[in-house]
Amino acid sequence: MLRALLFDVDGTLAETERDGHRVAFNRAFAEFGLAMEWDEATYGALLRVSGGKERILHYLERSPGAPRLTWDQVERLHRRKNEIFSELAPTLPLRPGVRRLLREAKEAGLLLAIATTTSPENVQALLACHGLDRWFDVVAAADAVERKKPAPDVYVRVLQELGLSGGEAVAFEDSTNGLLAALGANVPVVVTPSHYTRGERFAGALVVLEHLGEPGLPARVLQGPETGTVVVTPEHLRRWVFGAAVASGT
Ligand code: XBP
Ligand code: MG
Repeated sequence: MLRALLFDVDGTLAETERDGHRVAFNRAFAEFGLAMEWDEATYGALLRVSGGKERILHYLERSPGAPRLTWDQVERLHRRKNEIFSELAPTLPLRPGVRRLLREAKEAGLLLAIATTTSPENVQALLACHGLDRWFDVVAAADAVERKKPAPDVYVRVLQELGLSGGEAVAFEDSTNGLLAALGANVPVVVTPSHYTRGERFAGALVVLEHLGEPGLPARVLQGPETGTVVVTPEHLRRWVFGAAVASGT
């Protein structure tokens, strides 16, 4: 039985990376007097590294002539980057269908959770500015677990807190890293690719959709059990996970 919907944040709830996190990293670099700027292509490649602090370190270690920062300096830089991200959060709209599906899921009695590798303050900022901060039964962010996505830890943690098994939930992700994390916890995954992940393959996804769809803006099915367009409802999710028998009530 479907009991919970588990949502990734960056790229899934909103397009946060290009005009949010990337811009915030660059402003923080400038404030700290670092001659570094991540253009769109550079940042796209860096997204393979989960986590902002890890991303900064990865870049510094591989860039000849880049400054050598201590872990403490990286932490301070990252903290400032997150403050700037929080200021930018109100400029980042929710993706189509997100608010509608959350509302329909609540009305259908499903539990809602967040499973993300971003920092908790970023999640709070984004949820609060969209009036969603009281909507989720469990919020697990980067600090909740040791290993970030693609490790399954954050999904395992969320399922533990909800008291559910993977087969009782559906995850919503926009990236291969996120897909692998959810699959690693045996959670079926709906993928809505985002700006930086559109070229990825998403093997093993339950379905890949343009977005979640609105009545006036149905989403194209890019890969999966149906063709055409769809406005995703809890009933679609039940059908995709458990098959036609449940959908027809038999
Ligand atoms: C997104 C990430 C994060 C953000 C930056 O993961 O990889 O690192 O880019 O966030 P998800 P922090 O889509 O799973 O949320 O700087 O707070 O790490
Ligand atoms: Mg994501």
